Amino acid sequence: MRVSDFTHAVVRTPGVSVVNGLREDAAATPRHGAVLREHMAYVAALAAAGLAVDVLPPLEDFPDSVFVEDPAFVVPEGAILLRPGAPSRLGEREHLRAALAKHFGRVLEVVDGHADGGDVLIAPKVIYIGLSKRTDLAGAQALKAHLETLGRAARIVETPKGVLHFKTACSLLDEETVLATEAMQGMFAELRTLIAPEPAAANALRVNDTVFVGAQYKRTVDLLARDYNVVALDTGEIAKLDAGLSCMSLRWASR
Ligand code: CIR
Repeated sequence: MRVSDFTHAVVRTPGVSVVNGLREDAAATPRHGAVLREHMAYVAALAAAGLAVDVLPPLEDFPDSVFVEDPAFVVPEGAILLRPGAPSRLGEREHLRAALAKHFGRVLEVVDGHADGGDVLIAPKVIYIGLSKRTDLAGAQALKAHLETLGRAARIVETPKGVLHFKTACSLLDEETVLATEAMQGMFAELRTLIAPEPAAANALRVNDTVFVGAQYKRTVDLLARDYNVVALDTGEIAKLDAGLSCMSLRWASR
């Protein structure tokens, strides 16, 4: 099985409160209707790629809860509830517990430090955990220990300065290739690194035989379309919330 072979996903519909989501540029205010449209197209693309998608209801008390990738992490062997590094997001994981318990016999929990799923990249030989403003050493070590319990090797690395999450700057394209920003050069010893012509396009998402790419990143779409079956999805609105394509789902292959 390839790392990006998936049968299931969990997503959460954005609430009206998504307009109050965390972001670096306070002036970039997203519109609820536009985020909702991007989200609906994304869910449709996951379904078209062959996944069964559980759509969870909005959580108005958690403006960033549409980004379900951050409060939990999943591999076929089990699910792990994380401890997001942003105080406003810490409570999101409790709202994923039941949805994950439905699918996973094992739901572990990080209880020390902080770790965001956006800082975790699954590669064929090892799972990378990037230290960032959201993921500290205690959280990364706790997550690494849980992954080892599940039989997975993990490596703690540094996220380049100035990016929110490790995966803001990279994504796995296939078993040998990672799409990444210049700053990530040399990070992945076992993989070929393809530099994204537009750095913000590095958060692409491989799902089965398809690669989702932000539609506004035309040069990256064209480059990847030479070798991959690319689906270009609008991410202009969620980009205002410093988010990309991986952030809006948890994905796994059922065993
Ligand atoms: C946040 O700052 O937490 C959200 N506005 C964006 C989260 C993006 N998630 C991700 O990169 N995995």
